[in-house]
Amino acid sequence: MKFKSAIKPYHAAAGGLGSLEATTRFVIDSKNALKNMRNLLRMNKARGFDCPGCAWGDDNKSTFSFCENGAKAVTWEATRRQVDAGFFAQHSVSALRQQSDYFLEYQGRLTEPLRYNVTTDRYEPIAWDDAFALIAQRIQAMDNPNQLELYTSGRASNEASYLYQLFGRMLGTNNFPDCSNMCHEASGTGLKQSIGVGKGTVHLNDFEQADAIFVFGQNPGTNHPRMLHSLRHAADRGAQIVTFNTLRERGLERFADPQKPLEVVTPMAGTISSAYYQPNLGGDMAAVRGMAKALLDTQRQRIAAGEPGIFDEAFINQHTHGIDGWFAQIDATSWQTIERQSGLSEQQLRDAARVWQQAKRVICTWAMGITQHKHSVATVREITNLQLLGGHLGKPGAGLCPVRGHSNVQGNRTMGIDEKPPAALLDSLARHFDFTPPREPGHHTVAAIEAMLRDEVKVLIALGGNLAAAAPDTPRTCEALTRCGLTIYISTKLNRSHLMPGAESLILPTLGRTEEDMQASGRQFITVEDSFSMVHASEGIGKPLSTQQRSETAIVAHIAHATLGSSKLDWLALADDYGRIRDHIAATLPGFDNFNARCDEPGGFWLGNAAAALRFSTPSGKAEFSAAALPDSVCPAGDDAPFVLQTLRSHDQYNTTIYGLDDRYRGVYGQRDVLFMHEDDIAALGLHDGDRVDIETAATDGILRRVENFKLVAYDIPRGNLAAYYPETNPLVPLSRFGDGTGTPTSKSIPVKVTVAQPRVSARIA
Ligand SMILES: Nc1nc2c(c(=O)[nH]1)N[C@H]1C(S)=C(S)[C@@H](COP(=O)(O)OP(=O)(O)OC[C@H]3O[C@@H](n4cnc5c(=O)[nH]c(N)nc54)[C@H](O)[C@@H]3O)O[C@H]1N2
Ligand SMILES: Nc1nc2c(c(=O)[nH]1)N[C@H]1C(S)=C(S)[C@@H](COP(=O)(O)OP(=O)(O)OC[C@H]3O[C@@H](n4cnc5c(=O)[nH]c(N)nc54)[C@H](O)[C@@H]3O)O[C@H]1N2
Ligand SMILES: [Mo]
Repeated sequence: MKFKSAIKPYHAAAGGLGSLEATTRFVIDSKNALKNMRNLLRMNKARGFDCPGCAWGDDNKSTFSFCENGAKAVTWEATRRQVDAGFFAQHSVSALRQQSDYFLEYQGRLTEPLRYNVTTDRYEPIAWDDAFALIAQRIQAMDNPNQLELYTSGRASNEASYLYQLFGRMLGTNNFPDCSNMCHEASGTGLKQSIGVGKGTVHLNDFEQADAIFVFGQNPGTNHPRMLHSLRHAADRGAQIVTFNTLRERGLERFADPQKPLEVVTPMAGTISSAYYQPNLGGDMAAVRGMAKALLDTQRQRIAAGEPGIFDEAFINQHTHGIDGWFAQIDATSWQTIERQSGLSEQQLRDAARVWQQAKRVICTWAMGITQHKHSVATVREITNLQLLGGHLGKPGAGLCPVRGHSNVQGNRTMGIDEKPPAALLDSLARHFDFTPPREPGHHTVAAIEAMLRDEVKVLIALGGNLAAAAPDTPRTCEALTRCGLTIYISTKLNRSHLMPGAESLILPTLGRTEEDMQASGRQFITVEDSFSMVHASEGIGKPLSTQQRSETAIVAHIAHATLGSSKLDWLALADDYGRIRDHIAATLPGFDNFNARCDEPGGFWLGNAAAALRFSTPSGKAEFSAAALPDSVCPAGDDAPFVLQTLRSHDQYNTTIYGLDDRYRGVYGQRDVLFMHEDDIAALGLHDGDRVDIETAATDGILRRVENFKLVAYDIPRGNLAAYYPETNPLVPLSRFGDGTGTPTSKSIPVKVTVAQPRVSARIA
């Protein structure tokens, strides 16, 4: 695998021909081109499967509702290459550790259950029943149920995750660390505090009615490409799109619809953002505070002049609580502080406020640029405050829209994958299944890794995902995994976590979303929930590569059966017919009445959202304004660490899955070890574009965190701010620094210093 490396700015619009070319290349180059063509045509269709890419919704209107990156996700899954015992006969685990994440996943699909043999340092075949018996034995031998960690990555279906949480709770633990702990946790937490529901309040069709859409800290051109269609339609009909993003992201500037032939062959790209602001990393709370301050000025001037105010007084009086506390905070925050922290001028924020003021219907969307900071909950709540001020909730074309990551991460939470479960969920499970669920909160992801480091974890089950590469502080996380008793990885593809076996380790190969899932009662479908709380069915169509691959639902059911027995609940019968699981879901979770019947509704059904109906389950029974002070510092850097680094995704990756080494829209080709920096900062360091540097985190706990030999790329980014790709820079993210009230690692604000790369050992020897 040789890649040509280059840095050359990308001048075209996002989408367009580049996107079509890339999709075609991925399909043709995939090891299963015909099957992949067929798959793409069935994706997101009534009788097809849900795209395993992102959690954006479907409008069921476009003829081809897939995007370039969805196509990559599908073709990556449908390869003919296989990783089995034969593969491990050729590669020891230690040797594989030296390989890149790209190499590992490229080796193909896992096709038989495997057990790690420490003597040979290889994974070797094990029969499914022996694997389940081993798991049951090790769990039964634990001193207490909290020695078990049950990790979930957000692709697992509603059916699999419902069984998984039930199994854990019947055993007696709430240890459900999940990818959401590293992702949108702050959105759930902040929204719950403000409006009583930890989910977004908008529908996909609200984007057709909004007058203004504010997009905070999100790169939809790469991570939610189908969102660009919604933004483009909105912009075309005159809606204002105001972007707050530290980087200039091409997808937020111009977009040509790759599914409209005319736009592909002519320069018909549409402008997306009507205004584009580049705040400092972590500066969004200050930016929104500045907008609110400008609006409050206007309001007071109007009232003093006897004119009507600009806020939605009726909404505020009837539906909200605590506005005075927030106004006091706004008055106490100086423009000087706002400008310094946000990096934006008073004038810019007054301009943004004017767009908000002139719009009758406003949507705010956001993603990781908001949620992966220390003060993320406060920022989510500040955005919510702004929306409450205008009554932009509970009416068409307006609302709050955290844009979720993994395709079913929202559904996982709805199903009870939650280390701090609501009492109502536990009460309902207790009643329906007649057992006593544990009430004390369990571990989130960082807490689980810390427990592993303390040797407290006897068994780790990972339902998908790749903790070794996704979690912060890579060397410590890897060590943590190896300190577990038994690690069980339920996965589609080989990844770094498998190479970090506990004292014992199993790899259990599972079916992907695109594949046919046959059980005793016939072909099964599963269900998922998107960012708009739409639940819909997904049915795989591809023939599995091996008869040894089993569905996630069946694997979880067998583990539960082997461990707990089936006298109380017939786990295997549930795996025979997923409709039976849906009946239990219907009986225990709100919003799922008649679940099985409603799976036939075209496009799925809406779970509802109490806050969107202006019902607020908060202490006051109303939407709560928050009154948090701005943080003293976004990222306590100091002289020792003059830069703040964010870790983000390239265009050719899905989290820790690296599809290729290009990041087309940012002009990076054939490489990933780059550091984006403002050209004046490069000059101030006495360096040049293209020079190699080492990056080190400012020490807070005496641990050296350093990555080496990154290439400087001059980029349109505010001075003092840096960006580099995840997971390569995860060694810089401290496990010990996480969001207030969330436990989410602060992957978007790492204080670092940058120095000229030291000659590397191998170079010196040469
Ligand atoms: N193709 C593809 N699709 C994906 C994924 C993928 O890896 N590949 N991952 C999925 C998952 S799990 C998730 S969570 C989402 C992630 O979707 P995003 O949140 O879009 O992902 P990131 O690449 O982390 O991008 C963060 C964006 O926020 C900006 N940003 C960073 N910090 C700040 C800040 O402090 N303020 C502001 N205003 N902007 C900031 C960055 O410049 C960047 O544009 O995408 C999902 N979809
Ligand atoms: N520094 C830094 N760290 C981050 C982030 C960041 O922005 N910066 N982002 C964070 C975010 S938002 C997230 S969501 C996490 C992601 O964390 P994870 O969800 O743990 O990681 P993924 O890379 O999505 O997991 C990929 C693996 O999942 C398995 N897989 C794929 N499809 C399936 C399937 O259908 N079933 C099963 N069982 N397995 C499957 C494959 O084996 C693949 O190797 O990373 C977080 N880490
Ligand atoms: Mo995520």
